[in-house]
Amino acid sequence: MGNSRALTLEQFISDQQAIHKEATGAFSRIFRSLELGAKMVNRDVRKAGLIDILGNQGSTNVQGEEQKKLDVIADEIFIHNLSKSGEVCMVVSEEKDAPVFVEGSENAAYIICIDPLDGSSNIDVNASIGTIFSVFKRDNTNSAPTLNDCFRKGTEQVAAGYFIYGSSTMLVYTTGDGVNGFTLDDGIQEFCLSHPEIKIPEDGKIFSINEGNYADFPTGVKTFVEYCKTKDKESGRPYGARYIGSLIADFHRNLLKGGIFIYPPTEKTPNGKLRLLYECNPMSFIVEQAGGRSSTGKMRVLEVQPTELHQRVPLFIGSKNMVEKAMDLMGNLGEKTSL
Ligand code: AHM
Ligand code: MG
Repeated sequence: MGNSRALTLEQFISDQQAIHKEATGAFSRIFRSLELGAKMVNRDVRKAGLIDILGNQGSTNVQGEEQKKLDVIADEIFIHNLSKSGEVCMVVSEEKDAPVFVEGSENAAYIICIDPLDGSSNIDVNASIGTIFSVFKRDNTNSAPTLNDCFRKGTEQVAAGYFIYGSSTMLVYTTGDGVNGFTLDDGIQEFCLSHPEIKIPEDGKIFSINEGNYADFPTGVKTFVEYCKTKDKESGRPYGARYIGSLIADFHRNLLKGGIFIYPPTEKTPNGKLRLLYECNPMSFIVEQAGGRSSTGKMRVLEVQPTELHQRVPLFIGSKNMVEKAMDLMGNLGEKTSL
């Protein structure tokens, strides 16, 4: 039997607007578009093994029709829905080389940076994947937006969140007033408040890093990994190693249980792999709002000044004490990264 007292996302946002009088319906419309997009992507992800969307883009199915990768489908879905909201003037997507300027909404106030389907290499093996988004607001809406409008520091985000398509489908987001989690009730197709006021434990016992790249890690990162694996009764070490290879899934677990996720600089990728605008910034806003920390190894991620659309930064994110410990041991990180 369903819960007759569930609070839906729409009801939650409207309650928040009653409390914060300055909020406008614009926010609801943006969230409605994101929510709708996520439900469509969720529908396709759930059917991924049944219909021809697992293939690579450019390949054709037996009928000779072109197959699209699910991350391309997700990109089309979100850009379409956000464009229809009337509130979004520009979308920066991981899937697009250049920003999408929304025709007819040149004077709209909001800019969305999005990774439509993060961790997409996990689709074929049925592991959790997700959508990450970051929301900025323009002060001056008298003119059409330009590329420079999205080069804003993470501290200026007005909202950020992610959808996770896992054993259940969830939305976790912040507008700078704490973090709340909503689970999709399949029966009524509504996101319902399930994880109010999420706080990440200050200490954790999980470390998440692709240790296969160990030989290429900077000395400070190696030292931290060794620290995690060293026996110490008092601090509960060794910590557990958990790495799915899907940022949202690794982050979500650590957010709820406590832990640290690291994508460090390596020989091959001197600024790490993850992108600032639509991966690191939104996750950093969420973790800080939940009481955690996020750093490039040298500075707070949210204070990095973006200079490129698809810029990468190293990422050390999670429980406050674990990230701080990693930073303490990072003396040598500077040798490998400019950040
Ligand atoms: P993607 O945006 O192309 O999916 O790549 C990002 C993903 C993250 O979800 C994940 O944390 C990371 O790549 C894993 O990288 P690696 O396989 O190098 O460990
Ligand atoms: Mg990604």
